[in-house]
Amino acid sequence: MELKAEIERLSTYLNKTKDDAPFDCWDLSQRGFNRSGIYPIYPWGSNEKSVYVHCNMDVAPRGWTMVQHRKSLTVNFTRGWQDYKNGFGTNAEFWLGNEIVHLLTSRHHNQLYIGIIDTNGSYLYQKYHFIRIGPESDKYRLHIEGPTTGDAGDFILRYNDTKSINNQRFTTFDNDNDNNAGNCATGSGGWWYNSCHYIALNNDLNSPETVYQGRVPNMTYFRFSSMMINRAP
Ligand SMILES: [Ca+2]
Repeated sequence: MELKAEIERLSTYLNKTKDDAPFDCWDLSQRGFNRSGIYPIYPWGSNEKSVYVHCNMDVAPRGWTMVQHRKSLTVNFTRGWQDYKNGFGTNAEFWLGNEIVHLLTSRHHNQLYIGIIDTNGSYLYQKYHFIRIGPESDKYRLHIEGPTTGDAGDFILRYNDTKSINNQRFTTFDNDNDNNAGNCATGSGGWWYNSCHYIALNNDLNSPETVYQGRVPNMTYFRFSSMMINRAP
């Protein structure tokens, strides 16, 4: 019921300020919405359609728009290009969608937060100062810049080799844009594979492939993961 009240409050607010609709969760945090939950945002512009997203207002600084979340590990992440473009999942586990993340990261500077609960049950995170996702015409190419901080360990910027995902295009099992002779997404989730990866949070967790290379070396399984972006400086 709390959530319903929050949405009603937001709807009332939006009707009053239609020309200044919230672009992302950071916008909402700046307007006093400090509770984590589901909110409508307008990444296509104030007079365009809205999309409901999960806002994380708990991790400082408030205003994180959630891009990825895996928790119950029951949603199938082995999906094709259109699903990754438009988003899929449930409230508990989802991929926001490459098109929306492209829009959100193109208009403003965004930082990236990755959170995982490792195989031992420890919560770890890694933050990157800058993330941008290119347009579909460039296959939603990933661009990340430092500095990076956190205790999960950095394997996105540490190396610039055939497993580095930075500056790679997005690949799904039905749209191969990676540098491998085969397709790194075969039997697994879509990702910015190179040939292939140190980190792949959409990976099939039943496979022996690494999902996160960091403080826990070659981790093939996690209990929880999230990816969030925030416009905060
Ligand atoms: Ca390939």
